[in-house]
Amino acid sequence: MSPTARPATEWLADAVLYQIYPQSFADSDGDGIGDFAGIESRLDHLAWLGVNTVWLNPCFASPFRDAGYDVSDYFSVAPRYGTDADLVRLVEAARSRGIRVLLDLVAGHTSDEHPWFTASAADPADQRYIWADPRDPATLPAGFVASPGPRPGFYLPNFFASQPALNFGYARPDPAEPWRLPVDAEGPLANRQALREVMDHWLSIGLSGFRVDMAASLVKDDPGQQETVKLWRELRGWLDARHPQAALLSEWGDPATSVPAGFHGDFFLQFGPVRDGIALRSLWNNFEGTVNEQWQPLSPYFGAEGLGSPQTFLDIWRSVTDTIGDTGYACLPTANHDFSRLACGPRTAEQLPAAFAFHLTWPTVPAIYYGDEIGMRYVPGLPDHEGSRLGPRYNRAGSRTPMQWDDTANAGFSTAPAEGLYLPLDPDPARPNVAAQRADDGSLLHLVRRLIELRTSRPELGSRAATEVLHDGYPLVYVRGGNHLVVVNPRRAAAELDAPVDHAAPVLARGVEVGDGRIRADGLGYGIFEI
Ligand code: TEU
Repeated sequence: MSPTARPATEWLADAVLYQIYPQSFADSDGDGIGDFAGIESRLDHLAWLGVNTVWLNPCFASPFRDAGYDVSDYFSVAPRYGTDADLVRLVEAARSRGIRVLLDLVAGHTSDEHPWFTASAADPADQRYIWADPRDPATLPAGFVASPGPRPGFYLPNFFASQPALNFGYARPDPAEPWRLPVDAEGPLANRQALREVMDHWLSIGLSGFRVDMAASLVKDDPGQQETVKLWRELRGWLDARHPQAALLSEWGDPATSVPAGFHGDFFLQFGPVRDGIALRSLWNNFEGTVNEQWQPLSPYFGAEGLGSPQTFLDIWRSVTDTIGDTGYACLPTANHDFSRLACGPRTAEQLPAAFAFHLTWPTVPAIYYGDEIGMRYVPGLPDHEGSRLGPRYNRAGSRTPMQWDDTANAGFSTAPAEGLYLPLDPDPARPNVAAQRADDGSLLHLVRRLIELRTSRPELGSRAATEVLHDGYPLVYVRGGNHLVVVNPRRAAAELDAPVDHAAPVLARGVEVGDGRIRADGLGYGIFEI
């Protein structure tokens, strides 16, 4: 480690994450699919916006049956994004602007076209995947899929059938079910070693860490994830010794388990072990866009009707914070490639300022999903593309459409013919774009930039400072770092209550006043005040 490199637990305190879906961000070569050079050409814009950590969805070699979450070679990038050298150039160009780059580590499964899997499907002794060949296949647990190779029997997938689970063993081996190997069997140990090699490779050439896909899925039949936790703790020990500046952020949905397991941070998600992702959904999910039929309908706090409550989120966030203290971070995404954007269904652009005022002044590490900063909307009704559709209403494509840069052809995303784009653009003639919002000082984009600037320049608004909630309805009122009062009123109706302070000087406010012993908040208003 160079003496100036900060350990991940330190630099994450200041992190403002920005998630880039590489196929949809910027296309430099006119093939209709975004690429590394396209991202590089937009780094000045990201630096202007003020984000300091970019997470790229998987960009490894892949047959793209699940948009790249089906990796066929962890050591090379997919040619559609450029070359390995292009990625290194992007990372260096980002670093020179103070931006770290994280990759997406798909730890639990590969593509069925990965040579590890094709070899395993040809060799009955290979243990890198989970194979079963019982006399009576009807006795197999659900989910196993028939072998595509000369090897007889069935393999266990992790997500789609084209994504065979890597074998990290079973927490409860059982000789009667011989595919349930212990976690220290030869195949599971080889896979652990492979994770180190993959991480080592990319960290050694300048990447700053990983978002780890389905991090809780590794060891099978693992009550409380105890063996999966041990596995990650071991990897974190290795990482701390070899790459202490590198961050591991999990897709787990339960920071209270994943941070003690060795992750530096974890995302609140639309799913997860804590009441099925209710913390995040109680903020944003209005049952438009990507809807899992299993979810119980609820009114989100950020809904103009004002029928929600922040209490569900606050309760879970408090219990997470009590557990992890300052050993790691909970990350709060505006959206991601699996669930609806903020602008979705009845949540229109005018409602987003209050949402961002909360998102960027709350102590969770903020993660902005590309395009949310200009209010790009979830585009309904798109056809399935590269595995985007998971259920009748669970279509992820609507959150994956091309970034809207300007008002030229294809919104400046690509010079390809419109029908050749990775996914169609939002057809709305009034769709927002970056150029127009940069030219408009009153735009959402400028507000997001100001909020990021405040957060990164004032530690009181950051991830480490104290948070005291004073009112947990409409409006939500809290004090950060003892000296910043934040008021957000995400409903359309105004709200008023007694002010906890005599004097509050606005730092950034619209539609909220504090004075004469009262807080007065217009509908959809927000305000940050020094007290
Ligand atoms: O997602 C894991 C996952 O289970 C969910 O996000 C999923 O999209 C849905 O909520 C199920 O109801 C990760 C990636 O984020 C996703 O894009 C991949 O498709 C998946 O893993 C497989 O790699």
